[in-house]
Amino acid sequence: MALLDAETEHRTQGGPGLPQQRRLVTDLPGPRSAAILARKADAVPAGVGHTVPVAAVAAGGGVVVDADGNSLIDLGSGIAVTTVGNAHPKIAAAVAAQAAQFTHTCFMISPYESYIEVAEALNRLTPGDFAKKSALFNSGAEAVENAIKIARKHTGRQGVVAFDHGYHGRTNLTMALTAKSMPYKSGFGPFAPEVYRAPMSYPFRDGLTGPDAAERAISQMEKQIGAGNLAAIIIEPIQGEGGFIVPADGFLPALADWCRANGVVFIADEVQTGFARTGHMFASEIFGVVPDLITTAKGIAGGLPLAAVTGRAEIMDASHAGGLGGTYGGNPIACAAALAAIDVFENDGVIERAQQIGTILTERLTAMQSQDPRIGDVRGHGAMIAAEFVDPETNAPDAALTAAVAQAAIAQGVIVLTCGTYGNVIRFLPPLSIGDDLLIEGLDVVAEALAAA
Ligand code: PLZ
Repeated sequence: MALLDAETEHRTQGGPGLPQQRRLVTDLPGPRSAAILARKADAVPAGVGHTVPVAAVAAGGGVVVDADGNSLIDLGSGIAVTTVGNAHPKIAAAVAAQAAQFTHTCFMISPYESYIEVAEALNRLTPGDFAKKSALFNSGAEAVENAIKIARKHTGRQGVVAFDHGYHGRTNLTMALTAKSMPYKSGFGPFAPEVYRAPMSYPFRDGLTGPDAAERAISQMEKQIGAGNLAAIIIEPIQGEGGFIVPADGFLPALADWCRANGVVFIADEVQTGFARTGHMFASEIFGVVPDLITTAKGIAGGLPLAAVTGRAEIMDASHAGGLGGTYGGNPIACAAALAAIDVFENDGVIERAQQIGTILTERLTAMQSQDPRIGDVRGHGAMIAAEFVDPETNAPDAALTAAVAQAAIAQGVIVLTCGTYGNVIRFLPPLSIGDDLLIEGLDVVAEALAAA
């Protein structure tokens, strides 16, 4: 089976051919990492934090190797980026070849074919059976900013709605769109105007059906803003940083219908959910929703910085010539990486692998939940699954427990990430090149950490 071949290939030759094992030869950080992190503290501002106290020197398959030779199981993919696997051989080869050919011309100065090929692939792969166009940028936040620019230009309106628990970036406009104050916004204002917040569907905490949650949001938008003042609503089909919140069925389609009826652009922020992560090429497909615009980044290029806005041609074409761009947007090396990654997504059984990983994650975590009521909820799709930790008596979020479990797992050589408005969610975002054995070992370590906490 192509999938097994691909998996074997990643595990034996993938990345720098690293042994696929968890192996700690020092406490973390070891002396070499500790020395590098001490230099970080001197040279890099405190505002730039880090989760795992090691200095990485290599990564591939399902592991990250540090400067002391410790090999850690990677259940985070650098926040959902290395979906095809770190240093994937096809991506490494494409990057090297492009770097030897030309590194930059600026697409706005001398265009090149690979950018256009990436745009064509995005137009083809994203949901929606209509004419589409794509523009390329460098980061998720930059894609979101441009999606809002395009929606405003198209509608001639200014208002934008984002949702409770939403995350869209750290630039000024995207900070305004992001819900959570600490650590993303606190003290960094004033924020961009004409950004409004609507209530999200959060089935574990609000108990509402999708249509009821949509009605609540729509009523608030109509009363507090007025549809005629709204350029766009932007929403993550499954919220990432906000806690892997999966909206109730019917929520997203009802919002999309309302947008269509009112001339509001429906933007799906698929920066975290896109490119096979959820066991579908795009998470919008899970909910049967066809966005007008989609923002993508992260998994698109196997670790190279690239982002995109894709959407209905007539909306994408609203901007005057020269209105969109940037020096590096669609950099040729990043485009070469994206074309290699898209080849892997389409041909190497990656979507099926995300579904298999999702089954393992869900089975293991729900088994843990049945033994331990401090796991209040297990949710997500494909290789994007999370556990929400609570006080079993009250369902109140338990951030302290969550942090303790995550830190203990990391100390044992398993990279896990937390998230959530209340900081009480551990999210699992393994690279799809991880083997079942490492994934299960990583989950066993998390289970031990929870039992000990
Ligand atoms: N939209 C849905 O998940 C980035 C943020 C990490 P950039 N998420 C990781 C951090 O703490 O900075 C993200 C996202 C969604 C937009 C973004 C922003 O993408 O590439 O980080 O700008």
